[in-house]
Amino acid sequence: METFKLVITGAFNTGKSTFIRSLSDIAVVDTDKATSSPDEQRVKANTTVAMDYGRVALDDYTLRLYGTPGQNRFEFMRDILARNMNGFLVLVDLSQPATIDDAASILAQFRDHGEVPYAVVANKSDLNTVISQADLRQQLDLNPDIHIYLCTATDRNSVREVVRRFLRDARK
Ligand SMILES: Nc1nc2c(ncn2[C@@H]2O[C@H](COP(=O)(O)OP(=O)(O)O)[C@@H](O)[C@H]2O)c(=O)[nH]1
Ligand SMILES: [Mg+2]
Repeated sequence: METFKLVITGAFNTGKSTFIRSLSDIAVVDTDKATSSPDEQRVKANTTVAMDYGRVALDDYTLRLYGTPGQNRFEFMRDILARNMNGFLVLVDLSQPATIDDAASILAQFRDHGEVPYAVVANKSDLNTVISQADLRQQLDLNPDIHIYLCTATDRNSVREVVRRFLRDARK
């Protein structure tokens, strides 16, 4: 069994905490607090302020899962969580184009932590998408070798499949 530190990041409300809860074998340690601004309260009542932590055995790996906060005011936490990571996933919500702008700056921040495998997860694939994968790739300036995986984070099988593919692709 190989231990793999996987960081799950992305903008506010893209489904990071849900992704980790669906995947984890253990009860997730979360740090959700009541949302503070009216804009955020309209979207959801609670938000991750420090991290989510989970763990899962998948194929040959024991994955340690670290979810970051989405809002930029918690940006310092992303740098802390990124240390010694073995890979990361950036979640976007193709029904909410604004999450893609946030993903671009988060990607830039994470790329500064060295060369580890990463991929983009287009979450909430059960909702109407207003952006194509081709546009997403262009807006995030992704090289052709960076994968985009469609996902529905509320569905455990979907999340497991995404992570399996990521680990397989990361080995190549
Ligand atoms: N329809 C749909 N809703 C989702 C999906 N993933 C997460 N959500 C919902 O999106 C909201 C934000 O999820 P959350 O995990 O808190 O996002 P975070 O801010 O990135 O941690 C919650 O209401 C989730 O139930 C998905 O794949 N499809
Ligand atoms: Mg969260």
